[in-house]
Amino acid sequence: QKHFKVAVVGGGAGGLAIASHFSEKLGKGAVGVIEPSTNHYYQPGWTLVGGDLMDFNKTVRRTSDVMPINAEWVHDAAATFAPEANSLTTAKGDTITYDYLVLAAGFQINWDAIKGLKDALGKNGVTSNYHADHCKYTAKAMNEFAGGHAVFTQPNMPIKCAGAPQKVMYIFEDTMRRNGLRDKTTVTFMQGMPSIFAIQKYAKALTEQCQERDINVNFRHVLTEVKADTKEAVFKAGEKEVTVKYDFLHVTPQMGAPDCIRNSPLAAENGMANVDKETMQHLTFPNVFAIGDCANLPTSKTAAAVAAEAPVVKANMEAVMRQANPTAKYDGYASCPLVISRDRLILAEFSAYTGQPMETLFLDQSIPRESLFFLKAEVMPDLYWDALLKGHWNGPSNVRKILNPFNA
Ligand code: FAD
Ligand code: UQ1
Repeated sequence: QKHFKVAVVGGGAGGLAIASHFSEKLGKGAVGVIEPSTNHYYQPGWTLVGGDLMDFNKTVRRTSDVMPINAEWVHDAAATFAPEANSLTTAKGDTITYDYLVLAAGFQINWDAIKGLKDALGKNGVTSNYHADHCKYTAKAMNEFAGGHAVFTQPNMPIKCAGAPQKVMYIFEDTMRRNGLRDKTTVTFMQGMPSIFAIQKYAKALTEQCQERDINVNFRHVLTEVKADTKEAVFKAGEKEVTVKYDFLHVTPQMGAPDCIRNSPLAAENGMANVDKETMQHLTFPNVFAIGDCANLPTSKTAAAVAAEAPVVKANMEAVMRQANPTAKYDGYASCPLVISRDRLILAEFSAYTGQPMETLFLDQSIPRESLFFLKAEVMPDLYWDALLKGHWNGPSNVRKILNPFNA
């Protein structure tokens, strides 16, 4: 049986940001990171990998190489939680006890929720950028595409990076234009939700893109089945069933809270970690915090949100450690770099709590720009690996206050 002062469940974006901070502060052996995967993935890069715009190898590092030096990597998955005893068990059957617990297990992707999807993926034009093994196939299938019907799906909430299901489509459409195949291609977006994007300002810009570029958009259509042998995708639209022919199909799968949290006393009704949406402290167990996709925060699930959440968890956990009240508050900041073509990008930045834009730069970020694409392709990966994972990137709020004081 192991004991840690701080046990972190999940060594992804949020888990490592917090583990880096506390292991630096508390010294060797105080922080344990429970993480089953031998690889750590920079998932925001997968959109570019799928567009043949980034090398997949740039999106992977070994977990052992990203683990903070003072933290102990427990190479195992959390299985059950007994928070009243400050303890958890792992998949291998070990018990771990803790003084403070950080839940950062991300989202679980439910590949089985869509009939026929698992067997169809990775061949005959069916792909998903949401999978490490398949995002490369998106680029291959796109480059081999010779015209026909290209279909892109998005499920109902919750999903991580709500923009990713359409970014892949804009890159694909632009590629067909450049390859001289646009006239032979139909592009269709099948969106589970009733609008293209939750924030008005960017929804307007994206709607314009779809109109100008002859992209068919259908709302409230949820993919239920992939029929690979006849190349048909089946959707549920209210009471109706709609079947669509495809030659290329990009699927955004259904996802949600990881089972280990959902089935524990730590879960809210929707299965996510039941924390306060501002302080990120658990509502029943004050020595438990959550960060990132698995936290029950009504925000937009992104690495950008994780960056803004991190300083709140750090400050409030430190407050609780010295028996003070947690006063730091997460403001709902999230960002979604909406890749619009092979070289342009709209950088949505907003508070999901107020619905208002919170742009960092002194320019209109809803206009597709090459400079914003450069930021995504060349700056964000380093910011992620070298600053966020090291516990040193707290989101752009300080930059925003200097560059754009009226938005701060
Ligand atoms: P993750 O980084 O997913 O980490 C969760 C970790 O928990 C994983 O390492 C996992 O192995 C581990 N885990 C799972 N189960 C257990 C268990 N039982 N016990 C212990 N550990 C467990 N965000 C942006 O900001 N900008 C973007 O452009 C962007 N684009 C994206 C594009 C795609 C295709 C995808 C898939 C995501 C994108 N995101 C983007 C979202 C971003 O990747 C996530 O929001 C972010 O990684 C969330 O961090 P996290 O720590 O909550 O989860
Ligand atoms: C961000 O902080 C972040 O995490 C490192 C991302 O994930 C890769 C992002 O995509 C974005 C846009 C941000 C926000 C940062 C700036 C400078 C606007």
